Amino acid sequence: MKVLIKILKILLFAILLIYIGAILVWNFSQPAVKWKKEDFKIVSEVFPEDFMWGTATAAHQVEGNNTNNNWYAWEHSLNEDNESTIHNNDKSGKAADHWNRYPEDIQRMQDLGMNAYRFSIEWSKIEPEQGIIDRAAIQHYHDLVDSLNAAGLTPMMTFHHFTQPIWFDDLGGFEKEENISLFVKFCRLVFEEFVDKVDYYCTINEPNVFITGGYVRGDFPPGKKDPQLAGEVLFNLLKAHTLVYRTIKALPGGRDAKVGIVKDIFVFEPRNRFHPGDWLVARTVDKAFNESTLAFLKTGYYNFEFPPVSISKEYRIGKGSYDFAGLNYYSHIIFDFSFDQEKALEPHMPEDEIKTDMEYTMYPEGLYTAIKRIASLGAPIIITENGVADRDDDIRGLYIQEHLSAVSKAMEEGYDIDGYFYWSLMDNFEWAEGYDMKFGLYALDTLSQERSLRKGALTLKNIIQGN
Ligand code: GCO
Repeated sequence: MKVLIKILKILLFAILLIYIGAILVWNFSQPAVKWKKEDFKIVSEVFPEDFMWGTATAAHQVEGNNTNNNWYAWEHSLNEDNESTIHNNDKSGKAADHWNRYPEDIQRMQDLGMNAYRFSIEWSKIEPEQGIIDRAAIQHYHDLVDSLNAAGLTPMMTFHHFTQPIWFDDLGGFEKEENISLFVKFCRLVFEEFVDKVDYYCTINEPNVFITGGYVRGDFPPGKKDPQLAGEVLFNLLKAHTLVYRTIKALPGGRDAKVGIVKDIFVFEPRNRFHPGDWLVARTVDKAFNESTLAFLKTGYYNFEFPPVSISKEYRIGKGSYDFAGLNYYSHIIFDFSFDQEKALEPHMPEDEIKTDMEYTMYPEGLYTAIKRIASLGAPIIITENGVADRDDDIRGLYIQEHLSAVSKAMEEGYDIDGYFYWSLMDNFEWAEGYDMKFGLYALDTLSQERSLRKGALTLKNIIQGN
């Protein structure tokens, strides 16, 4: 009996030591970052004269009449409960009619004092059928780019922002490795068209959001819940990115072009910093959705661990396949342990933080953390998206002010940041959330297509003018 008690004591002691050790290591490696009011300040001198100030949009969310891509098909399909896949049964439809109204929208960017614009081109419009190129669609983007250049706005072009042609999906999309070359071919064609007038190219927007929506949560097309496939598609997207990068670099003009990928970083945190279970969930999600991509770009090795899924691959030329690191930042996500996986993955919103209209709070400190993290890629950083859904426009100004404070602080400390793109110029089709989420500096009336400047936008305008 005595021996048993002794063993039990030793065992308990060992568990206690392991617990304390793990909690210490975790807390040190990812400390809680919380700033006081007075920490939020913008030092305007840190922003160089050629700093890019802009807004970001994506073709399907603003152009209108995209009737030939995976999202159009998705918007017009029903889920297993026979309901629309999109909030309020919204359809992208005419969106912000940016396809026709881009000249006046460029004027708006100028009114706000901007000097850059990030947009995406719609593959399904340029190549409506496999191998058939629509010259008129290419001409449209020439007109857009020419107008931007004439207005003194640096164009930044994204090749893939969630949408792809229906014919590409019919072939299996990025689920099939052999389809990657079709995307590379398209990007090559576009690059050769625009090499003389566009310097900045984003290959793929948020590959992690694409797989989370499409293959984990199932609220983006193709609406699957298959983590194994998610990990495989993510690898194919990273491989596609790599090949686009390497192809462009080998083309005339390619060496001077700036080509990068856009990585979203949500900061994943435990609800209770002394709860090993909460840490486990936060770290598991972080490994699968942040670290897998960042490590691939740094090393060419791919590890996707999302228990029970475990995928390891290598594609060595992925290492260093970028001239800049595009960073999209919105917030942090807090996890609470549960044995039920779906429950464990539900995000929590800290009570003491300001709520946005999305399922997350306002957490500007996280932008600073995300910048530090993506800086490990060793390339100049461009904040390719940052913005807030704020229907009542009562926190937009503060959001911009505080997030730019985080950028300013990072730059003061020497982080190399070349630009900041607010998401978004005007309200637009927010994917599964439809038109309910209002991210715009301009409010959009989808019926009249009227745009009206929101008060919160003036904060950004003033900051830009201050520089
Ligand atoms: C994304 C996309 C954008 C979104 C924006 C707001 O992050 O999903 O890049 O298309 O509209 O992030 O949620």
